[in-house]
Amino acid sequence: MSETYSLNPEFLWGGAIAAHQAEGAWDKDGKGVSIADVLTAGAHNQPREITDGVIDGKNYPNHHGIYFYDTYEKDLELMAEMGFKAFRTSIAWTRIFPNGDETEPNEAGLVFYDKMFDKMLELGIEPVITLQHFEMPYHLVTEYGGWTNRKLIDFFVHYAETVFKRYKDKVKYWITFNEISNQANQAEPGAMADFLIWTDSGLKFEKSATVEERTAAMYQAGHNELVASARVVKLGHQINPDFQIGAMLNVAPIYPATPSPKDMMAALKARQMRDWFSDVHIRGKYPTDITKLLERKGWRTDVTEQDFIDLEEGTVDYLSMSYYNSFVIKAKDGREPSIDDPTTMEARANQYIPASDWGWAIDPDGLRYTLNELNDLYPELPIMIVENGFGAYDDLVELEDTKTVHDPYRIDYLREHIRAVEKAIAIDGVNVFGYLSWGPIDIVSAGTGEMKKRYGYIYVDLDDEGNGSGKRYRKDSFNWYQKVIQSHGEDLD
Ligand code: BGP
Repeated sequence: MSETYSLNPEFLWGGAIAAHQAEGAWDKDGKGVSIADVLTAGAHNQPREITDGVIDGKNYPNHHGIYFYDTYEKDLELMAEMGFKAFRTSIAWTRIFPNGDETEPNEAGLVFYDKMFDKMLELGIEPVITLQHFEMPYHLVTEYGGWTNRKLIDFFVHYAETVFKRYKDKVKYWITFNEISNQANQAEPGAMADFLIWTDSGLKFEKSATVEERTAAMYQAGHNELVASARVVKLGHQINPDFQIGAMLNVAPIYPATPSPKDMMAALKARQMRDWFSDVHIRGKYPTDITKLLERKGWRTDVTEQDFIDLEEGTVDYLSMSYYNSFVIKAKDGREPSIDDPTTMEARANQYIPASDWGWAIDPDGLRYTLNELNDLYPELPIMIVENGFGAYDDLVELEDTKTVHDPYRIDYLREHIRAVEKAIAIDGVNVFGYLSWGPIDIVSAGTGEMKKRYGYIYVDLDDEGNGSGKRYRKDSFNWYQKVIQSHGEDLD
């Protein structure tokens, strides 16, 4: 048994999902249409389509998810059986404000999350709640044009204030925007870039839009989101000084393709192009390279002086992060890497590490590397890992009186990533206070809309078309993770 470490008993072991990928009930009890509700099913090499509204006859897997809206009590009991200390999900903004610009909230939506949080607390599970997880109101896109419109700052703050006040005695850990920096790289227009800026900011471009136009829009939308986040942090602390309100970024090492100076520069510039979001969230001001870029380009001009005061006063209490894989970057055609022109850089495969069936690099060392890098960038900042998991094809097999999945591949992935976290804590002194694995129960994939890309310790008998019994079955990894939690991370075998 190679090295493992026993983490402190307060360490928050658990799992994470998102409303739009699990709840279903997409139009129930007053809920409005979200930007996730107009995403059709895709597949590994077939992008999801962003439709204009909901179109009859198309397959929208988020409309049913795994029926968590109705099954959450039983599902949370399964999480408690594994020994979860914390459970992350999101509030679907459109359950509270169906269109996003209303003054009065939808009481039925508030009641639903009251009951869900009560159930978590009854089970001794700490809620970790995301305010916007790729599911903003579709009306804010059609009526206001998405997050490039400053009006969304007030709508978001009103939404946050409503749920902060309603759940101030039930929820301590909050997250403002899920993976806010996904949209940073608009250099390669295409389905992936379209998906990332749609889910982050509700922006959709004409095919004719240039990289410059897309990037300029991204900086304005990102600014508005960061201002909204900062105002929400300040407001949250007034409502309940015990609130811990975090940023959330998908973080990963960006390795240079070679030790050539240009490739090194490319890796640095690619990271800076992503990390201005965390810099503003955590330090309360823009890094100088981005400030100079925005001046050179004349971008992000719709700002106020108060914005920069808010950013400085509304820095986050912790950094939450998702980690799945690492990346390799190369200076394209030997050109000078520049954030003015991200097409001077290109991603490459990593010949030194394996990849999943969906092509995601498998790099547990990269998680320890990234935690060290974050600790260097933002010393002592508490970090919670709120997504880490392995999407894979699972085979459901019959047992005498039930069914299960033998998933050693998932256990191997999680074991090595948890070991990396333990080393970062025990050897490197990084202040990681929680590990929530992604998709502890099979849910709809964000990127592809598939059910077959399964992450769970719990199998859900539904296929990509939503057919199946919906029954839940414990996989081998269920008992494995239960043991990891019981041993405070010491027993990873
Ligand atoms: C992250 C999202 C999650 C989740 C995860 C796995 O980007 O925050 O919502 O979906 O990716 O990705 P996928 O579901 O595409 O496999």
